[in-house]
Amino acid sequence: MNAGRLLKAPENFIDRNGVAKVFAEARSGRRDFIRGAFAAAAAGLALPAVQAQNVAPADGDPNILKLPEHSTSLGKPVASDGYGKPSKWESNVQRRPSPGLTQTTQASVSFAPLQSLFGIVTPSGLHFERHHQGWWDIDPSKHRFMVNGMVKTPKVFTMDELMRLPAVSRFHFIECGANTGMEWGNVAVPSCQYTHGMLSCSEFTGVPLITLLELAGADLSNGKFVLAEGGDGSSMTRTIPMSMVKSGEVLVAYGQNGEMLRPENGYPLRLVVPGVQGVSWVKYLRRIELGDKPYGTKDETIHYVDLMPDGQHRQYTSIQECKSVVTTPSGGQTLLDKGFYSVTGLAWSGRGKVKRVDVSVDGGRNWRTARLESPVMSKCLTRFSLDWVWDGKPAIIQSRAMDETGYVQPSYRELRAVRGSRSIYHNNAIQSWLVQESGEVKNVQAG
Ligand SMILES: Nc1nc2c(c(=O)[nH]1)N[C@H]1C(S)=C(S)[C@@H](COP(=O)(O)O)O[C@H]1N2
Ligand SMILES: [Mo]
Repeated sequence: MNAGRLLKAPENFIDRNGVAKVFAEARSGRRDFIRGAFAAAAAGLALPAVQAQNVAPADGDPNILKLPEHSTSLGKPVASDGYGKPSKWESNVQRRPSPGLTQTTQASVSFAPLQSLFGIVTPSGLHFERHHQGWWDIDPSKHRFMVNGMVKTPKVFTMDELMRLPAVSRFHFIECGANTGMEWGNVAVPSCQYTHGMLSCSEFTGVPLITLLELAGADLSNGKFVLAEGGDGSSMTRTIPMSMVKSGEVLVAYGQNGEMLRPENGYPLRLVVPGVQGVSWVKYLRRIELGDKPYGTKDETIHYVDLMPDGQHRQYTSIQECKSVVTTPSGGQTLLDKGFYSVTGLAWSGRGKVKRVDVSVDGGRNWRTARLESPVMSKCLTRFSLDWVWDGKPAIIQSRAMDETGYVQPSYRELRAVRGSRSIYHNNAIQSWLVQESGEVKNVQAG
């Protein structure tokens, strides 16, 4: 088996010369080691976990014998700023505004660098952002949250009061309904950061909304919908059916990945609506009103409707259907050698758990079932991977997910047959990455 080498530089198309140089150096240093390691593995030799300092590996990289400064002298004291940061070598891993999106007065979307992440959790500092009217860092001691409408006693909570109540913590993905939206028109943005990066996954902590409604004496037999209202200048308002709230899944959340929410993600309070498009996850949450019909607000009548082929709009299509994307190899990366690669990516469904992911490396003619990394959780990202030996010829890599309801992620042809091509939201079609003979990976639409 040959060890393939991968240039994970999705930033190729962005001017980041310093970073590209770091990668080039790291690569030439590692080349011999990887070749040696795989030669040994192929010969059936066990590789010692730690090479003794003065023993040269039989077919190894002599750099192992040069003791660097960090092995011979004193390191730094504890990080004095009290809050850790990523290594300086990782400075190219950033969320970024898309080069393909027109920005008005200020950037309002930043995309998560999915191609650089492992597992399923998005580090909070890399969580995508979508602000309709900018973000705020609200003083939690001044923040108030109200529950009113069809309730016996309308209630106003402080953060202290909310945080005294029993809380739950759950892993869920959040995906903007407009994620992958540019691909409807065949725009083919360069990387999976931009095709799929309005997607993130965190462990959220908060109080089930049903608990707060019960505390206010909600009329649970006649109340059918709640209105959620945000406290920023966009007056974000969304209708959420009580069936979701009653299931206990909808959370009034203050925690994200073990700490308080980040300001850009709604600090100090946001609604978590598992499986539902991001817009309903109202940030800076200030009010929940219980009512008996959908509210038909601006954010669900003018925006977040789907233009269908017959010219009509589809409304209240909130659930994010089953979808997946290969994150490596993906657009902007380069395979430097033929040989072995672990094809890996993410799958998710707003209707429950991912059941199966199939991967094709020949543009959808043949499919193999990928491994799913556990735990597989409901309405949460699931990591998949598949072993692949690249023969150096052009290859089209795709993934197709299926969820526990039996729903199968559609091809572009299947999706367009129903939805046309003038939509913005809810594009869950199969993504294709073309690996060219040069090893460069490109976004293409196939099938
Ligand atoms: N108050 C408020 N809530 C909001 C928004 C907003 O602009 N204001 N944007 C919505 C949209 S469209 C999305 S996709 C998600 C984005 O959440 P994030 O910025 O934490 O990724 O928040 C939603 N909630
Ligand atoms: Mo969104």
